[in-house]
Amino acid sequence: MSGSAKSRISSSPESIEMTDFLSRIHATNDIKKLTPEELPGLAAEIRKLILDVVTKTGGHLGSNLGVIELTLALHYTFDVTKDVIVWDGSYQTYTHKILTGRKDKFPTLRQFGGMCGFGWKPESETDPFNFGHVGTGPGAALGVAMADEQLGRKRKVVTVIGDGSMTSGVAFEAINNIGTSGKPLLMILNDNGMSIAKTVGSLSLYFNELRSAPLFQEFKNEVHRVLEKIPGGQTAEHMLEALRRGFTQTIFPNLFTGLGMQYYGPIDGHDIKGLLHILHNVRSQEKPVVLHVVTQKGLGHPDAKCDPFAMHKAGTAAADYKLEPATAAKPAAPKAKSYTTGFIDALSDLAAKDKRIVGITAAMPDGTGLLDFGKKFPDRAFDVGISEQVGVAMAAGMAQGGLRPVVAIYSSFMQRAYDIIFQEMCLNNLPVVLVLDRAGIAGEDGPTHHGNFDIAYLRTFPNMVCMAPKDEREVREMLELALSLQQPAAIRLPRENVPDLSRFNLKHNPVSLGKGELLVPGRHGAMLAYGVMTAKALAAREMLLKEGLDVAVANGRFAKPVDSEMAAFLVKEYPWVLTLEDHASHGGFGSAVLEALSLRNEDTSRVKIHAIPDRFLQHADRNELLKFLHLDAEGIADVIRMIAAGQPAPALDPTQRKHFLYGTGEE
Ligand SMILES: Cc1ncc(C[n+]2csc(CCOP(=O)(O)OP(=O)(O)O)c2C)c(N)n1
Repeated sequence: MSGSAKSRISSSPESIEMTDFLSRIHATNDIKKLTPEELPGLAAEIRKLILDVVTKTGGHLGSNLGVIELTLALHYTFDVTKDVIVWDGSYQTYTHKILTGRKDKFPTLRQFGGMCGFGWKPESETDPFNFGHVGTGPGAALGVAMADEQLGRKRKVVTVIGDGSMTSGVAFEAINNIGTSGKPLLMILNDNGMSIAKTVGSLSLYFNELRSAPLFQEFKNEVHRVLEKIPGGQTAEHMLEALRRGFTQTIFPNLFTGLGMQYYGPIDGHDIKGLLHILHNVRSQEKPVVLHVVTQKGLGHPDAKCDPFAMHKAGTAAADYKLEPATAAKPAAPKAKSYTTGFIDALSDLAAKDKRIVGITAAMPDGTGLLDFGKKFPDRAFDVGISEQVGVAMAAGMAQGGLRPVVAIYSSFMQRAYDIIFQEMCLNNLPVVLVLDRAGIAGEDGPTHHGNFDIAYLRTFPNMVCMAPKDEREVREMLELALSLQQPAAIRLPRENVPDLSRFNLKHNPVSLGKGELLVPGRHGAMLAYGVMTAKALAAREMLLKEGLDVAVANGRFAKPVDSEMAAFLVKEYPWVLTLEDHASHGGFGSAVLEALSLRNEDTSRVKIHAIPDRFLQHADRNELLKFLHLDAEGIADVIRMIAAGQPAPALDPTQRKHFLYGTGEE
């Protein structure tokens, strides 16, 4: 768009007249060079930019379209080079990124070496945290405010949290502390009535009530009415008092005031003028304040309208209520089926035969497949909201009560429930089945979402069974096994399609607790693969065979109890054994093999662990990351060539290293 050209875009909320405001935004605080009247135009241009880019790159589209006006008002009111804005989960920070010197990089969102889809400290000092899991924003913001007080620093701390994220326990724990702390923290409740799916539970009903007509409808105009009545030069206190008086009758006391916070709202989160006035006035409050802002998720998206989840269901978007890159929408191969779908098909078949089987998820009904299970068994599928802990605790209670609960949660989000897994589930030896979706490299969402730690965090519990299927048949058999056990079990599923292994003519060995399988014998060495790595090991073997290297392939199946007999056989039979896993090298499957061998006094020096290095992996397409780490078939073949030649494993590409590894200073 040229500087002088004017245009209209249909995606803007009210088809706002646009001039090229965005061309005036380069660095942080450039927004302040615009007049307040120009901000709706800027919002419209940013809305178009986000739509254009995210349609190509994928990302959290709906959430970001919903907070454009709020973000502009925050940046206009505060100085983000000094003040701190803690965006809970930070997946809704695209506008913030565009306003803080990252506009030109924005088209590289979520790409290999490009901009992170979440708040990312290395990108900008205006990103205070590397966040991706929700609910922790208010607690972290309180910590920043406390540090400021201790160190005598004067600045404003603001946190923005969604209504869905307020369903997580950690957010409640934070407001319990914020209220009594008395710290001058501004918490903005961004209420759009949606999580990824509809926000669940009584809290959502409560927020419905707060924003329900006629209150909210009246309030939309109220802000301006009240503001117009206040003569120029009046103090903030006067205005706030006037606002408070306007709402006392209808909404006080409420949850927040009951917990010691000053509450304002609900106000229209797309009315920049109203937002600016209120933010200007609450910013000097010396106590904890909640500003309840009502926004529309996906505002401006032609398909989003009032039902953002429908955007997903309509097939224009994929899991997580995000648009996925156009390529991801293409069917990968004829009859390709994801591990997730394989799991839900198996669960549905087993549930049809056993009434005790129920499914639980935590705000991810679509991504985990529980949505489809719920269509078949509406009374046996439960979404607890963003409350992974409660999901597992409830499952423990259900198991105690005689049901067979299956808890489907992403591997990285399951970390939230760690203590409940330890105590309610394992210490009580309850037969709860955890299904860890997106286990291993999750892809474009990056370090907060990679599920690289679950083998390590689960296999330490004495009675836990940890397994990973190599294909769809094993998904089914492992689920069947888990549901027959009288103890806790976990199955990890990668973000991949189940492989078709028919060309390898493998013999079928039914899954049996703690037993791996030697799939193909060899002469020069052996691969001992875990779950999804088995297909890659078989493909690597094929390549190597052509070069005269005959390498055995074994499928570990269990990280706990690990098949120590098979591992012992492999180290006796072969000069070297390469363990393969899509998990951190520390504490994973390879470590389990080493421990098991050491307990048997076997020769551990022959074992080499090939896994994800002890680093945080950045975002990129899953296959790109597997390739970079030599964890795809070609990469595994490369590693084996080096081992066979008596050389160290191939180094990671130094030019790419910086894009992928974060955490220990060498990047
Ligand atoms: C602990 C955790 N569980 C699940 C998720 C996945 N997730 C990302 S955004 C989101 C919905 C958040 O809803 P809300 O707070 O209402 O914000 P909105 O997207 O509607 O703006 C969920 C469930 C997550 N990021 N962290």
